[in-house]
Amino acid sequence: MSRPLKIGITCYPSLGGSGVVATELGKLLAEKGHEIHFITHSIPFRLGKFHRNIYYHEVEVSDYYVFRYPPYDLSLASKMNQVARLQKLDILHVHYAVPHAICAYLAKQMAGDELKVVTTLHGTDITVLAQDETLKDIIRLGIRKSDAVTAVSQDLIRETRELLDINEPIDLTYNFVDKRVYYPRSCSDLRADFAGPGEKILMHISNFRPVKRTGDVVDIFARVSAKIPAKLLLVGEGPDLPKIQAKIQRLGLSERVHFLGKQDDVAQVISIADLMLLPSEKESFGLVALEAMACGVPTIGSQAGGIPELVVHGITGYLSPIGHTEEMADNAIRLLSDDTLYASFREAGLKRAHQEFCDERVTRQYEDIYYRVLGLP
Ligand code: GMT
Repeated sequence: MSRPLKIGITCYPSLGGSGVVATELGKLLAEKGHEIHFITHSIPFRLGKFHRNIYYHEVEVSDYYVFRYPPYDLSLASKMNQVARLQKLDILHVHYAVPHAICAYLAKQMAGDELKVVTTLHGTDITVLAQDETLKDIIRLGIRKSDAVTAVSQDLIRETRELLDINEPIDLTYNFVDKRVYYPRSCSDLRADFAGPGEKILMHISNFRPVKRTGDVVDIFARVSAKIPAKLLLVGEGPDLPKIQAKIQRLGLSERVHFLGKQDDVAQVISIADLMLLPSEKESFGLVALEAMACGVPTIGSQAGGIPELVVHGITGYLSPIGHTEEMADNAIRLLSDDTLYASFREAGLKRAHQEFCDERVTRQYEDIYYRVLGLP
């Protein structure tokens, strides 16, 4: 193994899958002896307590009176350059293409060519933003100027190539879970706060954006709860939440739905669920389905994006075409009504999550990419 590296990590530090992956990766790399410098506008929410080998550099935005819009991107690029020079960083690893890949490119222009840039594409940076003609060229530039590019599913690699006409290599780096955190926990006390004996718990966790199709979550639950005593737990917040609250009231489901808001201890929350619902319109990977799988909770969802690379239909969960909520509900009912089938899905999911998407494997992949771009053995 080559020498430990000095790695700068930039991500969106607030709630969101890309921020979670970036932060968990930083923690794991630090445990392996690398020196990690988070360069973000606030402390990444999953960072938690003090960690050896982890440093945090806050990006402060200049609010000079001539600026109509404070230039966050320029402040970030300058901070990346400062940290890279002062700390002698080997790598800047940026998560989410815009603006982070462009800022890293600018930082590299200032810091010098020895600084290598690795960009990880997470999903909506391509599937939504790269569809926007005003952003397309700049996203393409960020990708082309990176020393290595990774994406979190085969489907995202395919879509990046198609949308942006990228022929350069893109490494596949799936999302992962830390098995010390994500495992089945017994939590009958917590469960009893939400559901009575004999009631099933369905859960949805997201940022309640239109791509998540949270209206479909409610439709699936309405059909399931007409057949099986059940509760729905909604975790997270976002723009579609008021619409969903109104729909739940309209359908007379208020007594059976709990809104938990944003939650930090996702592993604990997931452990009280029987099923995870993920009927997304777009989903490059679906980290929440992996977290659920690793806690022994099968997913009922759509076939969008990279979800089929994670959830094996008929083995660890059920997947249907986007918007087919009746089929999704019928699959949920089938699984919740058959204890033997449910146990086999749970076991298969646990095995798959911990074998195929384990933290050691993916961390090692990222390290290999860093050493490759640095030309180190
Ligand atoms: O799910 C979101 O909308 C948040 C978004 C993000 O960038 O934080 O998540 C994306 O990245 C995750 C981590 O790689 C993936 O697991 C999610 O599937 C992906 N979301 C979408 O593609 C919609």
